Amino acid sequence: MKHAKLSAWVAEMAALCGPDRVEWLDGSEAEKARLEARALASGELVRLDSRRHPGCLFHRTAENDVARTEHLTYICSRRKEDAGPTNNWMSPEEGYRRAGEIFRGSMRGRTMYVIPFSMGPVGSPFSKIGVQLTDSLYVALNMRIMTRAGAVVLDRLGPDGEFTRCLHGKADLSTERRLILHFPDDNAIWSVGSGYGGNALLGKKCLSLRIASALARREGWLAEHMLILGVEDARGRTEYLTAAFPSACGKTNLAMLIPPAGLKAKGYKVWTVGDDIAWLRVGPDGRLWAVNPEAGFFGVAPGTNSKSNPNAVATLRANAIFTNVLLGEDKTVWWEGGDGEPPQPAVDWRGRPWRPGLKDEQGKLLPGAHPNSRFTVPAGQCPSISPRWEDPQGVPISAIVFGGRRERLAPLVYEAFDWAHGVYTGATAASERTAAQVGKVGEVRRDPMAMLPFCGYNMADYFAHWLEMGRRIPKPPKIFHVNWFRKDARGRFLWPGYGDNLRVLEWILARCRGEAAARQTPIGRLPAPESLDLSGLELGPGALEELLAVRPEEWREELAGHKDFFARFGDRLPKEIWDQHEALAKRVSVGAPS
Ligand code: OXD
Ligand code: MN
Repeated sequence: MKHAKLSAWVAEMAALCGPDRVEWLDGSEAEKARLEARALASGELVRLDSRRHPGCLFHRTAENDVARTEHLTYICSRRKEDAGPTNNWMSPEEGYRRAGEIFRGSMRGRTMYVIPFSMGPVGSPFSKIGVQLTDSLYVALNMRIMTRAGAVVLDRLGPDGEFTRCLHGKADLSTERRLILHFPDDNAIWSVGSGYGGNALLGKKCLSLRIASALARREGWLAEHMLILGVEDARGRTEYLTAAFPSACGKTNLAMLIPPAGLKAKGYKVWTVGDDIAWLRVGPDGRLWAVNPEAGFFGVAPGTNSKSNPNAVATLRANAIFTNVLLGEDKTVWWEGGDGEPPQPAVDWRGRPWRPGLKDEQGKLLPGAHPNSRFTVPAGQCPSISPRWEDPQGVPISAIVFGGRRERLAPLVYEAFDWAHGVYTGATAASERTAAQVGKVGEVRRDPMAMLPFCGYNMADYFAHWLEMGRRIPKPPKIFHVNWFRKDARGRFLWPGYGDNLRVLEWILARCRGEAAARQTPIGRLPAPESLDLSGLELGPGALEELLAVRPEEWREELAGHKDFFARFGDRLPKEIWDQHEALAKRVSVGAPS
């Protein structure tokens, strides 16, 4: 079926970029084999050992292109104030001009692939269609994993359907000529100069979060940086929740959780619906329903092993693309915190010979895999994938969970008093910097709803939209905050995390059913003693008390941090957020519950 606007746009972009050929992808297996063969021949991809890693491929990005480049990521709304104080802004005219200069002629000698893709099951009322143009085979093959891509999507689009225009080009991969631009008013994305997933797989962060968040505000739904999981009990009842955590806080691990030994008797089963993004809409029953718009996982490899995440390890057995991990001469891969011993001889993520213990000139240990090395893999391969993960109507959400990494202050779990208080709780979520990040260790970085790098418009308006959604959902989910990372005075984690986090989810879901007991505190409702099932878990002496401690003096300091953050939004911040702030300050100062 011919879509005149789509054909005209592809022709216009091809004229700008000047590829030798334009190839439309159909999503077939034959096409996959053809693209892979081409990428293997050019050296862009390496085929891994077919016994150890059947169907798997390896790729190495440029050394300067291994992570999202937030400082080169812009929201190109017409008015600067619509991007807000937490986003970089460029006018649409300047964006098209500057990126256009880099794109011009940049695909000479290359093929431009045209990839029609659906975020969300094809035809679901939640779903959005995009078309990505790219000169990267690696990107084309990854888009086939991370989205539903090909002819079915074109059929769905019909002769005049709406789609996000996504233009991607590698250009020369230099940071001086790299821009990741979002045009929310035009439903368009232009990304040039990077081949890294978060910058280049435009269906993910660019469309499903930055552009989708702006669409969602206009259309009355939510596009969020959240995992989605289901917890099934022994009676076969499954309840679903979403959770938003900043990066490096274990979203993929939580989404694929395996119940701990002590809770085994209760017969729980955890089902994975998504590990990174949730699109949420009000359903006909008045509840909030969620869909995972992605079709694959783009996960961090280091730290993934049979103990931390056995489901991820099983998912990765076949058909994965590994990026910037250690590559053995025997065509096996490995990463720090992975299973087994590294292969030898091997080359590191930069392509240099590597052996365990290798140090740089300053005596610093050199990792074999880049700390942000990744895997891309079809979600359907995950042993815990939910039977409903592709349900076009989504799954009903009982609870929304926000969280961060806090050594002190935030207790293991608390429940917000109501929706507006829950929005405040999400809006003030934060994480402390670890030694692995640039900046002062322990410094608190606010990351509202884990969306700071992903909100496509002014975050003050985003908070207003969340508050408005509360008025639109007749039966809203309850909102909670969790913190798996609290430490004791000697710097040791108080909570084991991983599978044991199910104990907290169990309390959360019981609260949603009005079953578990809670105690009121100034910051929210915490588990009453005995209401968390800790059977089979040995916590250190006093650990539970410390995990659930709420210290007004610490919260007073925290409130000052909230105030500084919100002040950045000036008059645009909804009054309800300040009202929540004052109410919390008052409760904390008198040490009283709500
Ligand atoms: C991220 C990711 O950076 O999911 O948040 O890749
Ligand atoms: Mn993410």
